[in-house]
Amino acid sequence: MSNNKVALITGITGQDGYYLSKLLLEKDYVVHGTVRRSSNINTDRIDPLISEYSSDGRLILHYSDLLDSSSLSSLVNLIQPDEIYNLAAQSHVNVSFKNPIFTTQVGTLGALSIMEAIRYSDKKIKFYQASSSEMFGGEEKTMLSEESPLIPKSPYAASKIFAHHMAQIYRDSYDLFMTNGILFNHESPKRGETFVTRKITKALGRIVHGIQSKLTLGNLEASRDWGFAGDYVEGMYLMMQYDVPEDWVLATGETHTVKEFLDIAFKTVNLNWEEYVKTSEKYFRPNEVDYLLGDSSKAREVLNWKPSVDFKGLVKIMVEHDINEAKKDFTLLKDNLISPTWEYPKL
Ligand code: NAP
Ligand code: F7E
Repeated sequence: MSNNKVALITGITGQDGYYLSKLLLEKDYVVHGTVRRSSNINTDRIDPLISEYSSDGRLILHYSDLLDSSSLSSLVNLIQPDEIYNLAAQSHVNVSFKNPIFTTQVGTLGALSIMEAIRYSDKKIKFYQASSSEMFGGEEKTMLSEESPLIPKSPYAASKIFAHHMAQIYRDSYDLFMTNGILFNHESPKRGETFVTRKITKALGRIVHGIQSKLTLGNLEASRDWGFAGDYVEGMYLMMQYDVPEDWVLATGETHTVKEFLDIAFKTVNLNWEEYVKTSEKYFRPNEVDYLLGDSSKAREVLNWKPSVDFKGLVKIMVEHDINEAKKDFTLLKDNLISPTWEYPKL
């Protein structure tokens, strides 16, 4: 029998799913991941990991959906993992206003279904819940820590608060290892293309190659504490190795507006963002979180965690990646395989 630790990751096809599975595989874990059925295969981010690790049984994918509690409990029984990382969510805040019921069902009952499966398991399984800085609501310009009040401003935030509290309740009531990672925004070249950072860098790459001329955004004054996703999954892993389950904030301790992100990104290629960017009501939210700034002293002191990429470094990594990616789109365009679109993405 192998001595490798076994992890189950829900949401393995997402940004954090990619970075976390890579990290755990490099640490010799056997990694199981849940994938939703979709009409197109949706494993692009983790395809390189599938090529490298699936043939020797180190990376195993299972069809599951957080709304299908029976699939979750049977998976937990079958796999008997040492650790479960619950990363699955409808994670787009603006979409959560448009699809509030789905977002809430996944964020609340989905997370609870896993906690229940763990409660009835004979094995002591550690659980990580992907809590979010959105839970704080960003009412005041203060640094937010594990003790700050939770004031949700979206269906997404409210659903995350439910799961956060249930993890605390299961921890205290049943002596289970339920850890909450309260992560501030973290980005990367694997970030979904409708989140603001990636939307900007993806468009910029296309602007540089002449295949896009405009970018339409929403509130440019919003301020976020943006870090690099690779650093944040390291923090998730450290929380799960700590002796006891607790709540942990991960953040850089710096906040920047969307305008500042635009400014730095466009300056890296000597362009002025104001010549390309317009705003539309479409991308404003019914209720905005204006300002988020995190205090991660606890994780820094106790877990020895610290981010390795600063704000400018993050922007640079994403811009360089997306300029290279747009080069491929440009080649396809030249060969008439795709038609020119003036703006991307459409959503
Ligand atoms: P992401 O890229 O949007 O990935 C979300 C994952 O959840 C995807 O694999 C998605 O599958 C899956 N999923 C969605 N609905 C599902 C369902 N009903 N059943 C099963 N899987 C489902 O998000 P991320 O940026 O990696 O974030 C990971 C987690 O951390 C999320 O819970 C997010 O809310 C939370 N979080 C993120 C941040 C951040 O800044 N990135 C900060 C704090 C907390 P498909 O690929 O099929 O869509
Ligand atoms: O928006 C503003 C928008 O969608 C950031 C998720 O991972 O982090 C993420 O949530 C800010 C907001 O991220 C556009 O109004 C302007 O103020 O990139 P975002 P988010 O809402 O902060 C938290 C921590 C999570 O947990 C979530 O899962 O940028 N903004 N113009 C725009 N945002 C988007 N998406 N698109 C725009 O055009």
